[in-house]
Amino acid sequence: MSERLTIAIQKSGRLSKESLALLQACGVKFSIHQARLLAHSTSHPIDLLRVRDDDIPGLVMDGVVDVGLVGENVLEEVRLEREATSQRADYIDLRALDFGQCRLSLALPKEQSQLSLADLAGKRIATTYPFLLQRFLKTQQIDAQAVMLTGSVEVAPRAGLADAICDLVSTGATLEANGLVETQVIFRSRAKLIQRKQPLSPARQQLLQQLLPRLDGVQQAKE
Ligand code: PRT
Ligand code: ZN
Repeated sequence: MSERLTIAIQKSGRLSKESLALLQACGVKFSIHQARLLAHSTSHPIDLLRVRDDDIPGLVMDGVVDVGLVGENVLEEVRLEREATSQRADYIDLRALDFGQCRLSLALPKEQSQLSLADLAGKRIATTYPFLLQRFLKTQQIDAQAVMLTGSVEVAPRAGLADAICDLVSTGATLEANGLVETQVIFRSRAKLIQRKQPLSPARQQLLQQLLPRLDGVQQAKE
């Protein structure tokens, strides 16, 4: 059995640079080849698996990797989806990290921004997060339809595909540029470090236990 700890991070995107920087600040050294999925640490028995962020929660829940760094929005969406389809959906929450902050919000075309939540009944809402959206709608007892789009969600109302959207927001510039107004935050997110529920070998667990205080130190130093 391999004694190397496997960590999944986003290959390229908004979380990649900070995920790698955090590991390197913890003293874990890597030389990354852009085209390669797997990177071996040159300082520790650690392998990095570089994948799309959407794949990270499932890889951890299935125990394919030991730990993963992923946004809570993706983590919770995948968890709800797996629960709904009777797939294993458990994991251990290790740390909330200080990057990747954003919010999942409902937004309406400017001309309709005075509409209340209840007015969304019977309307179509475009989103990449149908499970998080449906959970919110259910708690609010609103009967609206989620329309799944994996990209270009912000143009859906103008294209006549939906009446409203539910998308990630950080500065709000994208909404503004598309004539949309944020009306309701439904989920707040940041990057998280998670571990698989299936036990690690003692050597791997010990290595992880050594890394966590370093990670806490790095995060505290940034505060
Ligand atoms: O290829 P892969 O599937 O790995 O990447 P991806 O394109 O799905 O994700 P990516 O790299 O865009 O984002 C990765 C993670 O970063 C997200 O899952 C969030 O956890 C986090 N994050 C933080 C964000 C944002 N901020 C963010 N602003 N993810 C996306 N956005 C997008 C948003 O969807 C919208 O299009 O940025 C636009 C809005 O930004 P503002 O600043 O204009 O409001
Ligand atoms: Zn993604």
